[in-house]
Amino acid sequence: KPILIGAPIDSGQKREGCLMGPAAFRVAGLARSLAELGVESDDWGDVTPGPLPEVTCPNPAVHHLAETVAWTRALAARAEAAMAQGLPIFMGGDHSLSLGTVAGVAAHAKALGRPLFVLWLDAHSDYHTPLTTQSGNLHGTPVAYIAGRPGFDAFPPFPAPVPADRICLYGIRSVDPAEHAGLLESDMTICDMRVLDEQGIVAPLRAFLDGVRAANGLLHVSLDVDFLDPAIAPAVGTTVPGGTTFREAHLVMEHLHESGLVTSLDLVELNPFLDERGRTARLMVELVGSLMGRKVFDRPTRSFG
Ligand code: DIR
Ligand code: MN
Ligand code: MN
Ligand code: MN
Repeated sequence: KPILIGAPIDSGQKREGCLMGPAAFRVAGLARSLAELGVESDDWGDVTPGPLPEVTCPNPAVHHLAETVAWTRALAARAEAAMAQGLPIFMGGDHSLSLGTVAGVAAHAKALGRPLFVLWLDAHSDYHTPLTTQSGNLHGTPVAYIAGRPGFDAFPPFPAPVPADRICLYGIRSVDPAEHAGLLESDMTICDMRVLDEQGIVAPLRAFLDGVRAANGLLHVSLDVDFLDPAIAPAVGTTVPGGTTFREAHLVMEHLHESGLVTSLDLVELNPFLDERGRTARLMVELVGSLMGRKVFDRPTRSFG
């Protein structure tokens, strides 16, 4: 059973507006659209961060460190609790929320004794550490935290780092030099846009999902709005041209549904202040619909603009 959890965090980057994301997902009808599919969900409301810890970072570019650590702790606790009850859908909030959500999911997987796999649907690789980031935006770091890269001393130790070969970066087309160097040394599955252009959107995804199934793994999916092409999803602070199309994105979600493997989901980086009348929020809600079983042939004829 899906559990909606709001994470109005915007400390992971500098543009304001992501904190309105959970409200926008609710207004766009996430729960209602699930109900139309016959899927009842619970809404646990929004998470609030605890007190700010005293933390420092040698990289002076890093900003809002204490705030982000406080969110990480609170979200990890809520995520672990939700995993015991259903399929948490975390409504962001910027991508730094995944520092917490995936930590909680990983703790749950560890307690179950099952391997965790992570599918990262994003224009960016988010493989910086607090030591390598030049923007200082911590939303660019969760994949490194999840993979156990050093440099996160200010954060709680990641419960059970995910081996790189269980992480798939899918749709990426913006990678900074320090991330690139780190990724070349790892076994991460990298389906950048060129790979998807050449091999198609389905084959590389299927290969990764086959690995999850063979290992009886849990699968966390982290969906960044900028995975989508800016032409269909303008409401994100870090648009990158050349993203997935409407049908490609739905096709990914349809395959995820059919796999039956997804056990938790992040919806991140929606900035409703940049949106065109809720268009991006509604598209994200429709994509969750496809992930939860809506089929192309039973889509209602409702226009999108
Ligand atoms: C860039 C942008 N790599 C940075 N990152 C992200 O600031 O580290 N944008 N995640 O969404
Ligand atoms: Mn702020
Ligand atoms: Mn991201
Ligand atoms: Mn991104």
